[in-house]
Amino acid sequence: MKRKLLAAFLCAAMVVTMGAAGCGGSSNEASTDDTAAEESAAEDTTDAAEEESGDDAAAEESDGGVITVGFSQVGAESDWRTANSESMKNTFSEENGYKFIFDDAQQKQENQITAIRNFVQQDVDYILLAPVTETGWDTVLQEAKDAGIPVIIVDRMVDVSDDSLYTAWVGTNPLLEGRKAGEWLKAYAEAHNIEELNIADIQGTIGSTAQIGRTQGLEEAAEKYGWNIVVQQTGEFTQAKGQEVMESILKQYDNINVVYCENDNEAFGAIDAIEASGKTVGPDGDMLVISFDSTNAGLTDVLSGKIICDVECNPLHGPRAEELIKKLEAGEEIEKENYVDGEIFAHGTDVESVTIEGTEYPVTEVTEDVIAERAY
Ligand code: GYE
Repeated sequence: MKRKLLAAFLCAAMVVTMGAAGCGGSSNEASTDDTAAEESAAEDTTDAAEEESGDDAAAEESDGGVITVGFSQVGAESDWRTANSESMKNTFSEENGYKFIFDDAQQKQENQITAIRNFVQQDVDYILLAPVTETGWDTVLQEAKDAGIPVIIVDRMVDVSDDSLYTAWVGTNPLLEGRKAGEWLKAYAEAHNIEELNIADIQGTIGSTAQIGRTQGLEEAAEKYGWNIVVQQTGEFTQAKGQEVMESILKQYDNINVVYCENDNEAFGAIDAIEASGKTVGPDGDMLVISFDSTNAGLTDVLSGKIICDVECNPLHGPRAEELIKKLEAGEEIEKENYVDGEIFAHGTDVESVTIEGTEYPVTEVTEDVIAERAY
């Protein structure tokens, strides 16, 4: 919106360099290599040019205050991620006054970097980034900063040398989530006289904030309470990988009694593997499965006891990101870090609450009503 003239200039430059007409447009599918990504950006811009025919001045007028937002999404690895993408798309809709450019990076940082560069070239008004891992963003964020485009980090965090490389962050706190799971397990084990805990940790994408925090939460509890973390392996936050990793763990170890899955989809895969091996999960079974996210399907497994405890991580960041953008548009100050709270859901009522650093967090027993309220 505010940089339209510069956009028009960049647009002309792109026409010359790419042999395509127009600016803007969307790239729905990220390509695996840069050349292909550039080609698809060129195709996208052609479509946009057809829609937005006329000269630049007319385009400026017909813009009518539309805010262009480019969103670099990690991928579609989990139900949580799908709900997150939906929330963004529903919020940044045409009816709400946005032009939304959504890019699915298929879990690859290089695709995210390409997407951000395309957003800069298209001179979007805001960039939203859900980073796959924490490191490796300095260069591309500097490019966005140099172009004067505010970047809002969503969900996972970035680890950059200079915090001014992004405007704000909004997401949940995976370390707190991991600590909640650890304290819940401690209280549950006590209530059930389980003396020895032999834990398999199926980790998330290595180097992502969600993995780092949830793994640390478990490691802290294991250290404090003398539990045995038998094996740690990544399940990349997917059901398929969760199942594959659990199958191989079951072949190597016969003493596992807790499976700590760092998201619901990994838990679904792990449960399938455990049951296929002839073992059982649940309060009276061979293994307790702990999980994160609390999706509708996750909570359904909590009701049956297949997942014994599921720590919530809320994916509905669309309206939260929009609130930040609205404040920036109004010239208001915004908080740099914006944390979203989550609940603890469990099977049964053995543990009523857990306390972490002096704060008490209640535990909600999952019922049909709780599941009915969960849309994703
Ligand atoms: O828990 C998982 C997703 O980063 C918090 O990523 C997010 C995690 C979420 O794939 O399901």
